[in-house]
Amino acid sequence: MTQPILIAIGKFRQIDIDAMRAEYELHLIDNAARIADLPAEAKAARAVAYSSHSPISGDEMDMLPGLEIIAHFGAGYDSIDVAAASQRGVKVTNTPDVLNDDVADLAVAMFIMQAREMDGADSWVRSGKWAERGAMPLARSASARKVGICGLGRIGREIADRLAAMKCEIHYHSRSPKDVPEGWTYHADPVALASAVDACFVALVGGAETEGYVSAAVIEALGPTGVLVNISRGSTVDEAAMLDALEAGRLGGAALDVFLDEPQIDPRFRALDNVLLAPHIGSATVQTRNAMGQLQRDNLAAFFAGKPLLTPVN
Ligand code: 8YV
Repeated sequence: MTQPILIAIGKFRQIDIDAMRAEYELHLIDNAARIADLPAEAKAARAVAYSSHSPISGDEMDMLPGLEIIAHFGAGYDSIDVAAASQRGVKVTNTPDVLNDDVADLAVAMFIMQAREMDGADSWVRSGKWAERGAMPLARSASARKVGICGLGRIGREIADRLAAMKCEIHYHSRSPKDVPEGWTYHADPVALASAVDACFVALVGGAETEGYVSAAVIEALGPTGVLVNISRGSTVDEAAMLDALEAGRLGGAALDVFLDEPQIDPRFRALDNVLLAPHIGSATVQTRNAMGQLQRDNLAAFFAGKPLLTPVN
């Protein structure tokens, strides 16, 4: 039996490539611009497996006239022009939920690391400063602080639950109040949220609607002792305003897993000692990446079997 054609666009692990090759006639390309170079028989594909933070536009979709589905590897799908896909009757799927725990773990771990200065603590021991100078200067508590979650979706909720277990006072902002445990405080305005808390966790969905949502005003409201933790997308924060505030001490600190220009991050970050940086590793564990790859393929299998898609976006 001939296998269906699948175009895989972006970076995939070998385990995922092998799994796709077992089911499909696979054409693997680095980015959407390379669709133009595909042989004519590949361009007849009905399905794309996508795994890239670079954009795919309507014009690129038009190069595949038989296209019916783009199955994305990732919860965030801001790299895909979903409106253009919908206009063309192309279904988009993503891989939500399977990464919630890992992303929430990372957010809370970075918050604790930043507060307790664990990076500096490690080098205090390694460099011999402990023996030479004695105890390290005091850090700050992570437990029992006032914390805010900006975007109480599925990942935001996991972060809040972890912080609640750390006896933190939970504040949140989202489009409308959610069904939350008693005592959690809703703020209709992100500036009001930032004014009320010691640390703010950004768990917004990426995309045009949330670009710069954590504005200069939100950052100023967090203030010189406030900390910003971002595990969502670099685009959700006004990065220039954040850098200005961090450099001037108007924002106390930041713990960041995401940036505007990844992996070519703004060099100003490297000179700051009040930031903790990570290379977009929220979902980067063997367990979660395996589950994401499986869900991506399960969506493709459902499509080819004519069954309902597991996690449709449009
Ligand atoms: C990336 C992510 O997909 O799921 C998301 O939205 O940001 C990550 O899990 C991952 O970097 C793979 O490209």
